[in-house]
Amino acid sequence: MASSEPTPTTSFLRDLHIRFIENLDKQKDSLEYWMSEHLRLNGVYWGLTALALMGRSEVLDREDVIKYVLSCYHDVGGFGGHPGHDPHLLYTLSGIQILATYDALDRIDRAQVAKFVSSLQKKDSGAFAGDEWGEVDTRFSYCAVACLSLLGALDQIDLDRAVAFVAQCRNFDGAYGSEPGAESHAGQVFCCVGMLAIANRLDLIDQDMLGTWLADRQLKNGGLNGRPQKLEDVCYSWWVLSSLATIGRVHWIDREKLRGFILSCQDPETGGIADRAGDVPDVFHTLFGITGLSLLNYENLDPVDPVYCMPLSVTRRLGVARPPLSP
Ligand code: GRG
Repeated sequence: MASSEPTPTTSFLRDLHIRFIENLDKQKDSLEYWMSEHLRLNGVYWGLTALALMGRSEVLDREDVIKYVLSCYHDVGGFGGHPGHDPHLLYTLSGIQILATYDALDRIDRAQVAKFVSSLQKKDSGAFAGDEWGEVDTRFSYCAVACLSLLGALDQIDLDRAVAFVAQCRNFDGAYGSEPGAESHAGQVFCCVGMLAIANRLDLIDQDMLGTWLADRQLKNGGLNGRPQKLEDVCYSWWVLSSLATIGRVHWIDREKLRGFILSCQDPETGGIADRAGDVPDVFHTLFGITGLSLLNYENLDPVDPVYCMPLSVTRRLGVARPPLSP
């Protein structure tokens, strides 16, 4: 019987993915381009990191990208998602990651950026707000310590209090949420594990219990979800797998099945990777499919740092890479 189902893609479409990212900035007449303006700096980080892991960062013009990053900078020390957008930790981290990848951190006033980041720590709880409006979330604890670590300025905050806040976000299942008592979610697990790794406090994690929760995220089709009873999504190939890598337990999932799932989400016509097979690809899922494959050691990709989501060569150069724990 003839089937209209597309044949699943089983090889890694490196050249198409490179072209997909290269073309992203040439779609200025598309609605998506304008709708994603507030995330543009994140998008540049996602695209550059994916290209770097494929060994092709020169596809983007270094000086143009640096100029764009600097145009998102505010004198207060933070970066916005696009010129004219308010500064926030989410974009400040992307700005720092891009500059660090290009070995261009000397192009900013590092002390001023560190001042902006440390100003967002709450004196009482040790938590971080993302910006002056004050919303607190473990994502921002991660962004803050990752920025400061990349800048060599971790001594600018009360690290013990920051750690205590994240430790309080651990749930009965060994995983972590966005604030104390909030549901465990793999995205927040990445942030909390990464934050604790940077603070050198992985001892606070129940690594077997967390490893079991993370490994349970793999579904029959090989994909990973972000919490129980939810659908698989390529981005969890990063949030889940990087956390497993940091606690030395990548081998607790079926690597071959996850590889098959990620490859099936590639778009064989346009390049790029989608959240699920047959959906429209985007640069966010393209990065996290590629970082997942890198952590799995497939496709001859450059190694990714599971804590910083940057090429390991960059975090090694900066002296912040940590060896993974052995189980
Ligand atoms: C340097 C990689 C990097 C990140 C910076 C912002 C941040 C730090 C981390 C975000 C972590 C996070 C919360 C990821 C989850 C993203 C996501 C797909 C959320 C979707 O949530 P739901 O509830 O999806 O819509 P589910 O899958 O639970 O149905």
